[in-house]
Amino acid sequence: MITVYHLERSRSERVIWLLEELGVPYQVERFARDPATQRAPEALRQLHPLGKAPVVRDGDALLVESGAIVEHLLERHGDGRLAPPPGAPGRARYLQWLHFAEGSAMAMAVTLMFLDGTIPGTQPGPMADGVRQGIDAQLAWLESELGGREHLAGDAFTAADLMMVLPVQLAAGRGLLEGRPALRAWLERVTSRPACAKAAEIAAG
Ligand SMILES: N[C@@H](CCC(=O)N[C@@H](CS)C(=O)NCC(=O)O)C(=O)O
Repeated sequence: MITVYHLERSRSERVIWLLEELGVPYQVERFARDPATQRAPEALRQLHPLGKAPVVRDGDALLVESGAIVEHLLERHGDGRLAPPPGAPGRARYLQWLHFAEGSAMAMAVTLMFLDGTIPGTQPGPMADGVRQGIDAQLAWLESELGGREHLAGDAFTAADLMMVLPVQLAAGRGLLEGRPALRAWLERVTSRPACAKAAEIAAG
């Protein structure tokens, strides 16, 4: 049985969404954030030294890092779904967006949260504007990449779309999708999938 160690309002929702898409059995163990600091509780650190979510147990594997978890779960349980196979059209784009999500998009999004005072205990500072411009450049590129495509790797929904939703939602929350119709339509399209709504319900408990 796959176990998803789920921290409320976190990237672990991606894993629940993927498992709902795949329809494989899994169980969820829940962790609440500290109400004052919004950090993960000590119990999550006892499970894994980083104390970050998601953590997933699948047989003998205990994994962290949402992108790696997604690749692992697709490899073991995907039966060829939600990812173009090696050599197929769209494979290179799929890999690019799958890794861009954490490597670049979330890296910038989280940096901005520290620099504009969103994270409890931080103060807004002058560096935030530079990071905001960097995010804007990423979103402009995404907008142009989506022109003429339904999804990031091509016509079909893949796990790369699923990975990219969180940074785009964070940008939407800051009003950064104004004037970006392709990106807004993509966000609407992917988040209206039944498995996404189901995952949100399960994640919220
Ligand atoms: N790159 C990692 C990021 C993991 C991460 O930072 N998770 C956040 C939740 S979205 C977390 O556990 N934060 C709680 C804390 O740092 O105390 C991934 O994609 O899994």
